[in-house]
Amino acid sequence: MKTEITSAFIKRYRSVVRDVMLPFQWRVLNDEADITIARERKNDAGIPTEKSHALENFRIAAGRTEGEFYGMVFQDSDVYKWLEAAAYCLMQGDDPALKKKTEYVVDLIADAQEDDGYLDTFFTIKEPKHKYKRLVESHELYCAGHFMEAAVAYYEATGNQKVIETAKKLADHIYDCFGPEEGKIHGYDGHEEVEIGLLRMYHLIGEEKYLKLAEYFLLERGRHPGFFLDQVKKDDMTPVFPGMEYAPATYFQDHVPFVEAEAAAGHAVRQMYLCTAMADLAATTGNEEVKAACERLWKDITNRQMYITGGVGATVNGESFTFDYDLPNDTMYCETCAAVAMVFFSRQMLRMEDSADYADVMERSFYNCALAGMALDGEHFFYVNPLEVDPEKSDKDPGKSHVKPVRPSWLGCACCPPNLARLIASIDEYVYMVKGRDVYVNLYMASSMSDGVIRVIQETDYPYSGSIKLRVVNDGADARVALRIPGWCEKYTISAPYELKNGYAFVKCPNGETRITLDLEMKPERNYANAKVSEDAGLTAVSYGPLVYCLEGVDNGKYLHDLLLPSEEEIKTHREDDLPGGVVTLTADGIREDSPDGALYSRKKKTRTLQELKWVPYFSWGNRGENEMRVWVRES
Ligand code: FUB
Ligand code: ZN
Repeated sequence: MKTEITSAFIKRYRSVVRDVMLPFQWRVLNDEADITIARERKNDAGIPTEKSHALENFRIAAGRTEGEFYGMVFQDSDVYKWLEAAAYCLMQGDDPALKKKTEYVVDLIADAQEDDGYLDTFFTIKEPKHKYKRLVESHELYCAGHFMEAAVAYYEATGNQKVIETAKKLADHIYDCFGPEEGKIHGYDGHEEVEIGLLRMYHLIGEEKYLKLAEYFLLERGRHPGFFLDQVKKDDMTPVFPGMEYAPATYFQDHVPFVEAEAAAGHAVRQMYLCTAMADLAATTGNEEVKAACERLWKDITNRQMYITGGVGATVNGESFTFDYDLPNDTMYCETCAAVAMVFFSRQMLRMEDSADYADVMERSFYNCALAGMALDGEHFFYVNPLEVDPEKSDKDPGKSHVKPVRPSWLGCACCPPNLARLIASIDEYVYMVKGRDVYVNLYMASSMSDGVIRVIQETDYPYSGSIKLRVVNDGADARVALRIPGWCEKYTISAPYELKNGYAFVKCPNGETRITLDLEMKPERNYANAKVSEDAGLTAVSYGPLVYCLEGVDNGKYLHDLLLPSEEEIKTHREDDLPGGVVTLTADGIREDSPDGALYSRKKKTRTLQELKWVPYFSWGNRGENEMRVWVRES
């Protein structure tokens, strides 16, 4: 299936990735960008902020230059994710300058690989005697997984043999070192990811042992209590993250085998990568037990542990999930990578079952939490995506130092920017899905798709308009187009007869041309959290179609917590092309409360004055300087 995106909204993002983000990241990875690298948390001296050094690490490991390793133990993964994003850009069209850089990177990676297939610059340069001996913290397989993902994408984009041979050599090496057989390591990486990479390798090449190895890692997790600690006890390397082996097993999703898990737990990105790989495994092998566990976790996350922005991870402590309905707005984590992974998980769930719920969450996480991870200029990035920010608190409250009020240009732990780049660059793969003679439209965005027999041309101004026109050209036998009816939409009309199932409207498309118009009523809506969410009691969040909105200080002044939206007040929409990116904003007549006197506590009631409230899409916040921001607003 080939998809081409014509949406102005998405094309702007994709050209920012190709023309700004990737060149900028290239300079960063080569230590040529003139930037200040921020720490995710103030005073966390363990986060390296002098430079990236990521490509230099490869040059040293390859023997092309001399020097020391610098950066996070998983610094290699920044390069792999950059390569993967570049591969998707190359799929969209020729770009000789980008191609040249990618060829350089592929050769460099191959040169940095050891003769037996081992690949990880930290251990090659710095700790060669400790390979695979400290999986709790080493990220060796995490990095390997990212390389495999990049290799598959790059091979698909260019047919480059070297990249896939290098990835096979690495996967074969891992296969020789891990598994149930005697003499192999009976364990897994502290950070899931290699499973996703191995499954992608399996889908591309069809090599059974990659599926077998992914299955081994996935199904064994949680069945080897003490594995991480035992390994570290037997090894004398200076720890990378001292004490990590004593983190609770939940942090690594190692407390219980996945098939027995009832709820999402621990480090959010790890949990979401695990869910993604598990759903892929279930869709690939038909394992019913794994499928049921994926569904259980899906329900737990999306019904009880996910923010309205589609972000996950309620605490900075371990960048983790906490417990059901615990969703603080100003101390949470909501890491960009975790939102990106929510999109990955949703897509894999859709492969298993065509339920519009999965596409709804995919859309929610993409348009809100994930896109907020990048400034509109493509050169500044959030790691943490709060729903409420006060710059003074971020500056002075140590418990909020991770909640940045503006996006830094780069981060000492730079996992998020290239992760978002690879998602945006490959978003065409998420729009349509073909199952038999049914073409599912999972995301609405101006685009066209073709599987060689059926073509769909979609015209729309989504996400700012719910009016969608489809032209289906079918050169084969009877087919159907399945239109997702988004969960946010209460009223809709379809110009053709349809049958509703699992949130999709199925319209018959016989041989020839069929034209369909779908009108989704899109208007500003108030959303309320479940009463069990203490942080959102008495508050409302405003949305418009798939977009969650927020108030910013630049439009509404200071002390956003003093603003109230009257319960019956009409919320109006405005198209504002002069705002960054050109967005639809919302306004309503609201109220500002103030203290009648300067006392900290008083017996006098607060004063109330009228003030117009103005909302901007959440993804666009923080692009007009440092200011307060708030998604959940008081309602009177
Ligand atoms: O550990 C690798 C990556 O760094 C994780 O996925 C992120 O949460 C960050 O901690
Ligand atoms: Zn990240």
